Amino acid sequence: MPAPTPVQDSNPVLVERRAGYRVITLNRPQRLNAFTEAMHQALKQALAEAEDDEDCRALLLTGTGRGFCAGQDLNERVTPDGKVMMSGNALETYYNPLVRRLRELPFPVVAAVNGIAAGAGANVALACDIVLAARSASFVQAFAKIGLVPDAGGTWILPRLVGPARARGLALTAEPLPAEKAEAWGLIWKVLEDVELMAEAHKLCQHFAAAPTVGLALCKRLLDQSWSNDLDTQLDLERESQREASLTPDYAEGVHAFLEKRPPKFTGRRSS
Ligand code: T3D
Repeated sequence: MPAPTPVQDSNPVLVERRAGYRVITLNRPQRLNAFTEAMHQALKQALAEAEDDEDCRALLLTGTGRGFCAGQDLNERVTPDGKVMMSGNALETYYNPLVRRLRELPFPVVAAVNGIAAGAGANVALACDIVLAARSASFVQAFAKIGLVPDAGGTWILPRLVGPARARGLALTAEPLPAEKAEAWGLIWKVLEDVELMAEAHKLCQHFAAAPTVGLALCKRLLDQSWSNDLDTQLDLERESQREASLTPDYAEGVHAFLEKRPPKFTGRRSS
């Protein structure tokens, strides 16, 4: 097998700062935004910077060109003499921390799936809090086509979102799931016309940028914790989180605004 042709990437990830939120765009359109090590490193840094920014209250993740992300760039798995390498520590070093970080970011993460999302690219999208997809997009658990197992949290999230029968079908056949069916199956939040996707995704982030951020972060955590808890444990966690949420200035503002019949002005801060 010949060695792959390298693709030069100057900016594998683009970051845009908007009022109250950031946009992170995977930017290797010539390879459908497949992950390279350089892209992982740039993404890791972009996420860390967003997390450290007090004024960042939502994140929009999308891709350039006709794809969202085609998973691991398989060219990186072939040595110059044409041998296919084992994945090494890619999951431990990059994919697993990425999925954990997306789940744990203290504000909502919106994926705008602009085109095909394959392999780890599909599962990274599904790790986001709200998944919007263009009508022309599709989701492919491509792993079975190359002898791998679903990763980046796929085996955890798929059965939870679509149930065991559909999760098995998707993972074992690697059949593409069109966006419309993904919405009907409950895999994603909403399908939008291609031309409307980005405007709607920005609108949603603008909404989150003015929302009670601490409460939303606690809500994200509670929903994730619920998968492994019984009702009693979850009721206790809700009590603790509600206590925490009720101490934020946004709770006081929400109540005052309601009683005064005016729109609330949330700051997203823990204290005033
Ligand atoms: O080792 C580890 O790190 C373990 C972790 C693994 C995580 C994973 O994600 S494994 C799964 C890797 N991804 C895939 O197996 C998907 C491979 N791609 C495809 O099956 C197809 O490209 C798609 C179904 C996604 C889209 O098909 P189509 O016909 O719309 O586009 P295309 O023509 O196949 O792709 C366009 C270009 O992107 C093409 O390059 P070319 O021929 O124009 O120079 C294609 O080779 C390139 N491309 C697409 N996906 C990848 C890729 N190049 C490298 N790696 C890819 N994953």
